[in-house]
Amino acid sequence: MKNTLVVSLTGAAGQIGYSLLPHIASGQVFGEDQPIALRLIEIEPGMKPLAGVIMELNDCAFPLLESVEATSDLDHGFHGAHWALLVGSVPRKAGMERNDLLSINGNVFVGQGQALERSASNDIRVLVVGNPCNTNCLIAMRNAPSIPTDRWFAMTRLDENRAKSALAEKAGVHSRDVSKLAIWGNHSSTLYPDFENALINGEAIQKFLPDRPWLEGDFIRSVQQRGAAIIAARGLSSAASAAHAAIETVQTLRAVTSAEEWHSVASASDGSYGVPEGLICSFPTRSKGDGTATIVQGITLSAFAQNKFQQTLNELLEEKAMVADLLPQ
Ligand code: NAX
Repeated sequence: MKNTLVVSLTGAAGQIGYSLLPHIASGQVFGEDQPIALRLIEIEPGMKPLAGVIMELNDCAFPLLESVEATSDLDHGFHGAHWALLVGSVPRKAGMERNDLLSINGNVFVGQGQALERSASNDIRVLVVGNPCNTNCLIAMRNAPSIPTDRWFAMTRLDENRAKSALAEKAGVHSRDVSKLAIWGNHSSTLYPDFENALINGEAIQKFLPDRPWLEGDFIRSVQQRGAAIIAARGLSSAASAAHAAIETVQTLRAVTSAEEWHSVASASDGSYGVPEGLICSFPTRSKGDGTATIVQGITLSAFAQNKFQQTLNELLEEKAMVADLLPQ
């Protein structure tokens, strides 16, 4: 029997938490021989619904689930954590400006970064899902100076999956036939889904999708606006697909990525592609299976792609400037 893996999840009573937890507890995320201890972190109003979520987890009688604890105390919630999935975040409300949202959530992620620094296991890996996820991740990382910067991630895998699905539908192929579809930049309506370097059945997509105006226009817009389209249809934001993308992100970081593929995750820039070092930016990455990601080098970005990438990079830099007081040197 392996040693128990401690997995901490914030926002555990929310929609994504509810979709995600059974997959973690069943072994789908960390392996079917991996015992799990769950530390579920909620703010006070979330504690009652969380009690119900825990009843349901218990009622599943998962063989791998060693323990489940609910807490609002960050040090307790992150104590000995090997993986921290930071999903909880305050949603944007009517009349709230982007910098209001950044500063409200920013302060939350200062506290979470500091608690991770104090309490997590020394091999902690952190995936931020709660929005604005790139900048929340940057804030937490900068407030946890002893945790190496290659352990911090923000989720853009849902955007990758959305882009693959949209290209496949247009080309009349299956989404599994689409590979090397990278998301560059911020998880926001400025993200750039890089169709120029994507492949369909191992070949350049232009052969299957010669409609360049569609690629440059409706395709990019549909990926950027997909979250809003789901809210308009469902009356709620995406949850099942977001939980699935979080599962795939963790699985990808824990496995060796094939040379035939790369995947999107936002991680601390090492200066690649002109992105300032330390900025949490989405890149095409591969993993060696050790819970870190290496940015794929040598990808050609056309003038069109460079321009799109610069727009989303500028937004990340603006967000960083807005939270400068939350980023210790
Ligand atoms: P919900 O509103 O259903 O749940 C959020 C939960 O977080 C609530 O139970 C709330 O009590 C809790 N919470 C709030 N602040 C907290 C804190 N400081 N500590 C612990 N828990 C806290 O939202 P849900 O649909 O689950 O979405 C969660 C986050 O994911 C949102 O920020 C959302 O914008 C973001 N998303 C990110 C995506 C991505 O691709 N990166 C896609 C999906 C999603 O939009």
